[in-house]
Amino acid sequence: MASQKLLVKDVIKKADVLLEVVDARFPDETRNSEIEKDISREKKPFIIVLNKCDLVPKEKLEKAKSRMAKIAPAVFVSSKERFGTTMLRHKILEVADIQGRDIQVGCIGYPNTGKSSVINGVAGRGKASTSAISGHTKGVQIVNAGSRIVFLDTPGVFPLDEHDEYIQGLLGIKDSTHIKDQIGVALKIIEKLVEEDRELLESFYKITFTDENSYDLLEMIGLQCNFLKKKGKIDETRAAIRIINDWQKGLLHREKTDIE
Ligand SMILES: Nc1nc2c(ncn2[C@@H]2O[C@H](COP(=O)(O)OP(=O)(O)OP(=O)(O)O)[C@@H](O)[C@H]2O)c(=O)[nH]1
Ligand SMILES: [Mg+2]
Repeated sequence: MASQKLLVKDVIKKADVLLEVVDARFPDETRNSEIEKDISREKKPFIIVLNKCDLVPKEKLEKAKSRMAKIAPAVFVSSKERFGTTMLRHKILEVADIQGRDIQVGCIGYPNTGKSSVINGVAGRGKASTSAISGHTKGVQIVNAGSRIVFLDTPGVFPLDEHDEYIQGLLGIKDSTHIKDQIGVALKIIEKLVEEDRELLESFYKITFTDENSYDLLEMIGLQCNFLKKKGKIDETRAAIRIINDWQKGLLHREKTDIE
């Protein structure tokens, strides 16, 4: 990771414009503050790309976009459904302000947010190599996208201070068997759902709640799933593992809503 960070720093220095690719399902969690600091130190323009927007309800996207727009121009994209890629191309040309030569566009962000897929979306399918397994892109890949745009694809990196299990659990970078604090991660997932989609949490686990805290909800879910230890005590760890697995399998996300 250390050498990959140097590589990303180098791309920030070389590039004329940077794309910070975040996962539209968790835009705040997948913004990389360290990278953003480096970009502003180098005084480079950047665009926040909210990718995977096919997986997010439209209202949530709009809210996230207006939050992000306070930091930098924000574009939402689904590289899977080829949505937003033309808009992104225009935005790159607009912010770059480079005449008479190619525009070098660095593509950076957390692992697995879809950096390589975004490049393919703009450049035409299959130019940058992608994978469902995070950590796929190793070195810098150069992809010519035509109309003066040349992408520099980079490996995904975490900021030092956000290298925690919650993010890794949320993004599916670590599965439940590799997470040490399973209860802690499950509580964060519960908190996120209570904030964003409590109806889904209630209907999925067949519970109803008012103002119980996340730990109470974990217990309610354990009880509902009949995860009991001796003397009828609830097995919170088992409940936590179930929640992490359900989340990572995508069962705790609503089907996408239409994007015009
Ligand atoms: N649903 C959906 N999935 C996407 C989208 N973009 C990328 N993916 C998926 O996300 C996974 C990661 O995509 P990549 O483009 O390899 O991600 P990356 O950020 O380059 O990953 P690393 O190089 O490993 O850091 C793949 O399984 C893609 O198919 C999108 O817009 N929607
Ligand atoms: Mg990649």
